[in-house]
Amino acid sequence: MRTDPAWLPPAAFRAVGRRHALVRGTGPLADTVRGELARACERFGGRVVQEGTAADLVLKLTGDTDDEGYACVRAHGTTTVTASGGRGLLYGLFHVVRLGEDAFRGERAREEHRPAVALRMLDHWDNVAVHPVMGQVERGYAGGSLFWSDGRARGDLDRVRAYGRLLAACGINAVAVNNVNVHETEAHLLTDRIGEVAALADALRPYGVRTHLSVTFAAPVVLGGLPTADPLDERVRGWWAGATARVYEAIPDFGGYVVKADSEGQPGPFAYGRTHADGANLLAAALAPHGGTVHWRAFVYDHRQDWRDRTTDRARAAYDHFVPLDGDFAPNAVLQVKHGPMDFQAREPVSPLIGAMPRTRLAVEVQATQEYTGQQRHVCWLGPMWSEALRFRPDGEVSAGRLADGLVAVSNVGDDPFWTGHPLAQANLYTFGRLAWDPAADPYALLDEWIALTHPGAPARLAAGLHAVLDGSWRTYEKYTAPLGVGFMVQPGHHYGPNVDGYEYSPWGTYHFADRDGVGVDRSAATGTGYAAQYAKPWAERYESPDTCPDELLLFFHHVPYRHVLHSGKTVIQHVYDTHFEGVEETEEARRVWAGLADLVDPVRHARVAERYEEQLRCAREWRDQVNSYFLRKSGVPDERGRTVC
Ligand code: GCW
Repeated sequence: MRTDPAWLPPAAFRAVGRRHALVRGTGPLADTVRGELARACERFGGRVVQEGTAADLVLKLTGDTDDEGYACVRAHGTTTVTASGGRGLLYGLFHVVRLGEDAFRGERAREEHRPAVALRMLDHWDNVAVHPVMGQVERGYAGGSLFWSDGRARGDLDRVRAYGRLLAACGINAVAVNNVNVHETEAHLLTDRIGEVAALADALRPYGVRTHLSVTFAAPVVLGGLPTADPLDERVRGWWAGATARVYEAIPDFGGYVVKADSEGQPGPFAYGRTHADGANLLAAALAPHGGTVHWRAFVYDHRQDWRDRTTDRARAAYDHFVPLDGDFAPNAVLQVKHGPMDFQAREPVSPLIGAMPRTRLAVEVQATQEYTGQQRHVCWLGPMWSEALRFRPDGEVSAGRLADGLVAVSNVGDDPFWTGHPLAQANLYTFGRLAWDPAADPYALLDEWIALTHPGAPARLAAGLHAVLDGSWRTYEKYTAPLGVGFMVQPGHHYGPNVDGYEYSPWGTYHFADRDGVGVDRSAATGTGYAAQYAKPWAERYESPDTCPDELLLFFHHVPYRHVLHSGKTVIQHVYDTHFEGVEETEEARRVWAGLADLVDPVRHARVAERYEEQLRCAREWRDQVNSYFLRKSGVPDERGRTVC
């Protein structure tokens, strides 16, 4: 089957491919750059020239450093990119590709570009084996795994290479190739099956993408035959040191481990009365001699909670578990924190853990795979959501704050010919990479980049149409699903489609507490769970009272009567009705806009999106009607505009 070129169609290289280009420097990444230019020139009539020949484009690799930055300047008819490291050179090439003809016009003042975040990573929740319920990719909506097929690493790695290339073009430099829920088969990737991981690493390396592996904390027991996985036991430490040394023999530039421990049934240090710092430092010590990093996930909470117990608040869990450990983690341990305190809902506050551990390295994890945002059947471009989260400053809106050391997204890619199932979900992957490079970037400008690269030479009508269907799609999704920061009104298990009380009496800690008088979770310090007090000052105060809490998070922080008046001037119940009607109307409008772009988009791509809009609309109506009916029945308050609810 044909593979979609995503944001690197051959025509995106037209401007570069028409030039005389010179690459100065040696090494594998310089060779990758040379190969890219040779292919482009062959197609568009340019030439890769040798030293001493005049060139329009010069890419200079001046060293062998880890610096990922590059400088770009145009003077006297030559555009020059200079980098001291191979990745920088590669990123410089893709910068010129993005600029297109502009890179070769007039003069350009020297600009330096350097990523703000060192670790820009995708975590794949891919299994080697196909799970009877989850399928092969946990929360995957783009077919099977890109890496694993028929119970082993793919033999044909062309698509993995093409993936590495797409990732380099948006600045991503690391990939974890298996699920953080490490099942029996996948546990062996660390030891007897490391050769398969090495093959994947070989395919990704030419594009500067480093390979990481999710491992089970119980590995010394399940793989090593030891009676314990206690992080302070010498045999356990020795086992990890040995296993890790063998990993580096197979993959000398291996990135490190990703660990989900004591979380949703995965093993961890608690079983031995040890802390998460003890656990993380065990793996950090094994990785340190080789320059590797352990990504230790902070997604630790009680998933067997009693719904009757109003004192336990899942939102508090990560902070309560980890803040007391600040300063205890090894320098090569990175705490990987979900951007919100719950679990990738369409609207959550930013996790209070971010900013609360100044002596710990931190990576922020977002979900490109759309588990709770339409599962790649709905259009939901998450750029604005991620940008809001990344711009959040724990100590207030103005101070610079401390940026994370890493940004990680759960990948939305599978073996689907369009990579992401929904062709427009490619925009999420691209935007993530570019935001990880520069979290302060304007997401709408990044969307412009994605549009221009994906559809080179697109007429303005196509660009305008794509903006029209993508720009507001996250807010539209929020409107027809869960209101004002309430989450989890989804079908349990697979999480697609509405079920308002689906999780209300479950052990998962995900409740909305709707009754006949009101709805929402009281997380204030004064009368609720105290979660609001986990924030530093301006935010703790703002969230504490319904008077100052932002509307969009009101029900996350407070339980209020249905007739409570929002800052918008509407009552909560009227907001619920209005947004749910609007969400469906906006989806109808987006479907109409997309239909009008048929003459400008490749027919297969157009049809795939059009078909998904039918499903999105069906599902949005279902959400609207279930949520509105539910709250009409609970509250007895009719829609003031007299629309039919049900
Ligand atoms: O959101 C939940 C998902 C699980 C996932 C978990 C996690 C990989 O429903 O499928 O497990 O988060 O982030 O570990």
